[in-house]
Amino acid sequence: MKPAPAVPAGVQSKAPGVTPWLTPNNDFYRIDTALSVPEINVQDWELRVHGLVEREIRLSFQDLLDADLIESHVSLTCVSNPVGGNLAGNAKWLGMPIRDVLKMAAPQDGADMVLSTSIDGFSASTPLEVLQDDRDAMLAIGMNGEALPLEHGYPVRMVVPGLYGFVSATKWVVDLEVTRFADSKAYWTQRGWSERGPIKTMARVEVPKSFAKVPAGRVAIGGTAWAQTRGITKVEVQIDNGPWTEAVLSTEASLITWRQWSFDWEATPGPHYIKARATDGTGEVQTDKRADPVPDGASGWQSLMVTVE
Ligand SMILES: Nc1nc2c(c(=O)[nH]1)N[C@H]1C(S)=C(S)[C@@H](COP(=O)(O)O)O[C@H]1N2
Ligand SMILES: [Mo]
Repeated sequence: MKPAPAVPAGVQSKAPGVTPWLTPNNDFYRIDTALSVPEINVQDWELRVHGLVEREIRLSFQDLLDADLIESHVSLTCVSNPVGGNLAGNAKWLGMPIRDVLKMAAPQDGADMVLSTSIDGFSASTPLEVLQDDRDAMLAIGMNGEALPLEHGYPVRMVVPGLYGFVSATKWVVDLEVTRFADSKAYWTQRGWSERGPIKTMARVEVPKSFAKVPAGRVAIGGTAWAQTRGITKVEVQIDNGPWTEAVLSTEASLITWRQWSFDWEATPGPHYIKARATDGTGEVQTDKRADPVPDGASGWQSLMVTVE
């Protein structure tokens, strides 16, 4: 097994009250179409890989255990997350690289998508190239050192850095069909959402809380920012209509995990507005253009009001 690189010191925001950098399994957000959690017997679990491939294959859970497993910290994000929302989490995943599975099956020319399907009928369309590159897309069996919890896809789910969960993170996965975007549509795409879902750059303010009352003087503002696969290179804060000022970035663990930040503010009495925005590793500043989650993810700057007393 290839262990995850050690988490460097200083990944946690210096502002008290910011969410833990590593999300405990019990606090990890959950999104399911299923009304009840599917129960799969590990003995019976099988993954069928078929479609536009040279060799159709079937993998048992034992095959996964016998494979060259990797461990990787990856932050997941839901496309339904509103600006400032909580539908994101960061965990250490253990699994088999999907590129190794695809190597065995050998996709044919012309294929550009993998449709992954769960035992409960959810499906996700993931670009084939994303599953073949070096970003550690995996069939995960472990989460933060434990077996995958039932609610998070036991015994096997997909984890794909850089893409929203609805197009990549199939839980209780049992089927991978190598196909083409032109030929097949995933569960949410059939319901008006996008067929692709790269994660948008987002800075979230976690402390102080919106509409909080805080004492005058030094106030620690802080939160979490993400732009998986591009990374975060800057977070800026704006108080009222003042200048955008750089926040202190916590240490970056990798380009596929979120990055925390903090900002010391000398707060004067009265109502104040706080805004934050992030810049990703390509140099692009988070857009101020407001968009709803549907069809491909919310955008805009988070803005909150606090009262300084
Ligand atoms: N089988 C199944 N897998 C699924 C979903 C689902 O509804 N059913 N939701 C997807 C969505 S929209 C997201 S954001 C992630 C959430 O994973 P989590 O519940 O472990 O946080 O799972 C994805 N995988
Ligand atoms: Mo989602």
